[in-house]
Amino acid sequence: MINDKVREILNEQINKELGSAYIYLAMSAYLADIGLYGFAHWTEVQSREEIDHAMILYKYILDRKAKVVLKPIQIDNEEYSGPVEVCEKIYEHERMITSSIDCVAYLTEDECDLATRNFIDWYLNEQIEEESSVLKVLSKFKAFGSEKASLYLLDKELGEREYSHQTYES
Ligand code: OFO
Repeated sequence: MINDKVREILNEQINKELGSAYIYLAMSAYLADIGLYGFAHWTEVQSREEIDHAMILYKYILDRKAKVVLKPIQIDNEEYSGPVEVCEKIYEHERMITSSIDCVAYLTEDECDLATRNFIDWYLNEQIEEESSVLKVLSKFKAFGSEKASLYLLDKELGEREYSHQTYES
């Protein structure tokens, strides 16, 4: 069993992960619209992984015999000036998610819920990868994005990203 405070913050985190999926999907639509189909694919894969992140929390809450409460998902439909700004927004967003996960970890410690604290390690590690992978893409766009031939090759490379279903075990 998990207590009400822990249950509430985990449900909020489900909402944030699904919000992330929505944001990445909106970015994917924008990128497809400007012809960057590879980066559009990359963000679409990320969107699917965010749904997995939400589902890991969803299953955990159910496993602990607590109530899942799904709240409305609200995002701002932002305008972007190009792929560099998309990467910058992703990085900013992922840093916000990292802080949010940190808060979950702190709360579980305060509530002496060590099982959930242990569970949250998966997300703490995942956030290191999330921040680092977008910074790599950002630096590539900054280095190669201004010339058409190299932009084409970079976009092609991003289009090769494969979706792998994320689970608590993976
Ligand atoms: Fe679920 O890590 Fe990104 O937002």
